[in-house]
Order: sequence, then C-alpha cells, then structure tokens
Amino acid sequence: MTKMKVEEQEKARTKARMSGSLMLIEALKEEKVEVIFGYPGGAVLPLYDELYKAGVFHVLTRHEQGAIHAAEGYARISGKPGVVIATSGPGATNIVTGLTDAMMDSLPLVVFTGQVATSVIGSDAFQEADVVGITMPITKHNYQVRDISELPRIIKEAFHIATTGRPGPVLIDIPKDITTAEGEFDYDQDVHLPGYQPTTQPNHWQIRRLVEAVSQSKRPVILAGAGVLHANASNELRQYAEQQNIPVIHTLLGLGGFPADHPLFLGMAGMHGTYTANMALYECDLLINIGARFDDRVTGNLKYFAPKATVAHIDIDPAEIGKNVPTKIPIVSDAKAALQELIAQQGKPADTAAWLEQLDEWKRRFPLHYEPEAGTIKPQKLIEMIYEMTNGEAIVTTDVGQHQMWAAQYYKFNRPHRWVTSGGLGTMGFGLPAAIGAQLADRSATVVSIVGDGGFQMTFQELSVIQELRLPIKIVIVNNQALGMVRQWQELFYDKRYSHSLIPNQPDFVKLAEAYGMPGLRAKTEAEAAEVLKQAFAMDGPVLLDFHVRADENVYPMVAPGKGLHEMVGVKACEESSR
Ligand SMILES: Cc1ncc(C[n+]2csc(CCOP(=O)(O)OP(=O)(O)O)c2C)c(N)n1
Ligand SMILES: [Mg+2]
Repeated sequence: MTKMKVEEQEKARTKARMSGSLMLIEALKEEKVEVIFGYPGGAVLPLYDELYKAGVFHVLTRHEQGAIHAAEGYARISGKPGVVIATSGPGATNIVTGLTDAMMDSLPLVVFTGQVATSVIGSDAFQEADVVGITMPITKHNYQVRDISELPRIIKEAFHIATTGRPGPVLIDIPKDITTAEGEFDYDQDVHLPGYQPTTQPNHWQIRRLVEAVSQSKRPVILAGAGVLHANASNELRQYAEQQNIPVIHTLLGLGGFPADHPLFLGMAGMHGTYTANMALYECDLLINIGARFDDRVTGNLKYFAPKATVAHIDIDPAEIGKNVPTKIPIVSDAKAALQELIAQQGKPADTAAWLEQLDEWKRRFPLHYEPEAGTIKPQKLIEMIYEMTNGEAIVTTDVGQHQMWAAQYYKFNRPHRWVTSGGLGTMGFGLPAAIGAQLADRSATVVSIVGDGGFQMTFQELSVIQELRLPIKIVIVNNQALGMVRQWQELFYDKRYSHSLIPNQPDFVKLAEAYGMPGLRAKTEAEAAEVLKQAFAMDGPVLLDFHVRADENVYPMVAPGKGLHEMVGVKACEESSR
C-alpha cells in the first residue's frame, strides 16, 4: 500500500461514527496505551463490553485502590501515563486516595470513571457520586462529558494535560448514556488550550544570575527532586554537578536521579536524611533546588532551613517557587532544559575544595549507622542484604513507615527510575499494587516490594493479580508486628504510650501467600534471612517473604517535628566504619 493510502485509511478511522465506548478504545489505541488497570460495574458495562471485543490488555485488580496504585507504579517506571477505569459511585470513591497520591507526587494518570446517565445526574441515582466535585482538588484537571461530540477532544486533552508541564492525574467522568451514544470520532485534532501553556525553557537572564551566583559561591549544594526524573535529566544533572564541582542531595522521591556511589553525593535530606546532607543544607551559601518542592519533611522547621543560603529554584511549576522558601533566583523550566543551558554556559566553577573536604569528613565521621546484632534481623541489615542480592539493580517499591525510610537509606540507587514510593501523601497500601504496575512497565526487571506488616494488610488482595499474571515480584514484609513508625513516635514523643500501634497477633503471612497460590518463606534470624533471600531470588515466579525483624528498632537520624535540620538526633560518630 502506498504511504498516501495508509494515511487516508488512518484518517478514515479517526473520523468514523461510533459509540462513546468504542471511541474510548480507539483513543487509547491512538495514545498507544499498553495496559489498563480497572474494575467493572454498572455504569461502565458498555465500555467493558467493548474492551472484551477489542481484546485490550486490562488488569483486573481486586480493589480500585489497587488499580490506581498499579497505574502509578507503571507511570513512575515507564514515564508514560497510567490508565485506570472505575465504575461510578463506590468505584470512583475508591480511587480518591490514589488520585491524591498521584497529585502530590506528580504522576501522570488518565482516569476514566463511569457516571449515572445524564438524565438522572443530581437525583441521587443508584451509585451516583459527585466525582467531579470530589476530585476537583486532587486532580490536575477533571472533566465530565456531557455530549458525545466532546469525547474525543476531552480524551486527547486529558492525555496532553497529564503528561506535559508538571505531570499529574486527569479524570474523565463519563455518564453511561454517553458511552452508548454515537458520534463522530475525530482524534485528528490539535489540542488548543490557551490557558494551559507550561513554560519549559528557562529564562536566559535568570540562568545568567545562577551562573554568576555559582561562581561566587564557596559552599554550593544541589537539592534534586523527582522533577529531575520526570524530565529524564539524570545525565545532565551529573554532567552539571561534575562540571561545577557541586555536591548533590536528593529528596526521598528524587533518589536515583544522581548515582548514590558518586563522590559528590551526600545522601537523602530531611527528617530521616543523612547527617551530611542535612548539615550541608544548613551550612550552604547557595542552594540550587532542581525539581523539588521544599516539602516540610525535607526542610524541617523553615526558620532554620538553609539560613545562610541564596536560594535558586528550578521548577516547571511556577506555583512551587517561593511557596515555602524565599527564592532569590527563580527559574521556571523543565529540569533538563535548564541543566542543558547551565552546562552550555560553562560558568566559572565555584571554589568548592574546602567545602568538599568538610563534607567528606562528615561523610566519614557520621555515616548512616546501626548496631549489628546476631540472632535477630536488623531491618537495616535486611535492606543491605537485598541490595547486595540484587546488585543494586532492582526496582524497589515500598509502602509507608519505618521500612520505607530504611529502604531509602540503605538501598543505594545508582540508576534513575528504580524507586517507587509514596512521598507526599505517604499512603499505606501503596507498595504492593505499585509493584504490579512497575513490573508491567519493565517486564525484565527484578522487582522487590518492601512493605510493612501494617500497610501490606491494606491492599494484600492484589496478591491475586500477582499470582494470576505470574509476575515474579519478590514481596518483602518487614514484620515488626507494629505500626512501626507510629510506635517510634509514641516512644519518642508520647512517653512510650503505645496507643493502638502494636499488633502482636499478625496473621500467618506464609499461609496467606499459600492461600493465594504462591510460595511463602519466613526468617527470624540473619542467617535464616540470608538463606531465604537466596531461595527467593533463585525462584522464577512471585514469592512472599515474611521477615520477623527486631521490633523495637527506630529510624535514625531523625529531625523531630518542629526542629531544624541541624538538630538531628540519633547521629553517632563512627571513626573507622564507612557504612
Ligand atoms: C492509609 C494510611 N493510614 C495511616 C497512616 C499513618 N501511618 C504512617 S506510618 C504508619 C505505620 C505503618 O506500619 P507498617 O506498615 O507496619 O510499617 P512500619 O512502620 O512498621 O515499617 C502509619 C499507621 C498512613 N501513612 N497511611
Ligand atoms: Mg510494621
């Protein structure tokens, strides 16, 4: 067939008359969507009928929350939008947590919810919920389709909005009669959104100001967030840091953007950050924030945050600049574009020799530290063992709590797009379903899902999906028989009154794994842990590992709430160890 004929046929397809449901399927094809995560119900029955006929790859999770977290994991690893379908009413309200999570962590999602028919909207019809109202503040944008003629344009806009500028979740609420109505499918149209024009290229004048500030600085530091990952700017970050000899700190979500084994890397900042990273933020004279939003878990008490520094902030979202921290040099831009410009300018590097020497000494003297203990499993040691077992190459997803912080501290990410965690919202139940999406985004990767015994029980029904799809995910339960992070705060700030945080009677997780048809293994000592890990990573399929760890272990260092980053507790001088 000639090229022209192919183009004509393509045009005909994108102009044909069809139902709303079929339009949705065709649009997903146009957008090259590989997988949909969803759950059916009355309002989306016509849509599911078309999915059935079209043979689209759809993963039926066991709860809508599982679907949306899986979509987030997929988006985080693939860089493409995660697609979710949920039915009206309870299906839609079950994705509220995931939407908020994606909104706070800037993950691109396109979410379709069914809605009752347009004729009964507002009448408290069966399974009606005001999803547009409910999700207004937790989506980057949302729509309700009121006329079939709007549907192709709205879907096209949704994909555009979710993936451009600062990524985020976009929701499309589709009444049932729209899914059955017929209209013309015109997907061959340009997106026209005069009110939405993200700035992606940096202002030259501001870049010049930053170049100048760097050349005059003695103690510069870069704080790199997930914006570096969203922009695929890891190489540029490294090039720039090396060119200018500037040390780099990551936020929790930014991990992997800069190699953890690089001499210029200082570790993670914030509440459970390294001594060196936090002290560098306290002592620096120039702070260059690239794609981070100065979250309070990173800054600690703002009164003591970077008190000696000129602040420069590169962010694609202008609303983030100056929101929490007064900023001298604002650069609204995509992180990659700004870094490319900075590299090209080749400014006079800062004289950082003395600064780097000071930082190296801190790194040597105050590394992350825990007391090894034979006969138990130290959770920190467990993470180190997983790191070694996977050569630091695994995709790691986590839940929220102590295990999450230990994973962030002790799994050293040298590569980008290997780390999937719920940062801004801190959503328990995130880790396991996120692993499903991550594994589907990268089939050949080793995926380890490190979860708490508490959070695991919020979404463990998704074991069913892992087993059904034979996804070779290694599920690691860091079992401290407690809501460990809550227990830690109660120990430290509530006089050891462990109000509803201890769970001595957790279920038998090994039997639970077996009930879902996958092997489960348990370890209670370091030697058993080593053995169990060896067995698990030798297996092809999924496996659940229940590690009974030392239950009273705390995450350190710690910046207590209300304190400045320089007021960390649990820092131990360690003369010779380099751990
Ligand atoms: C949905 C949700 N509910 C409550 C919390 C508050 N919270 C934060 S950490 C934590 C404890 C988590 O326990 P577990 O999953 O066992 O992890 P651990 O801290 O023990 O490693 C709780 C309850 C939360 N983050 N998310
Ligand atoms: Mg726990």
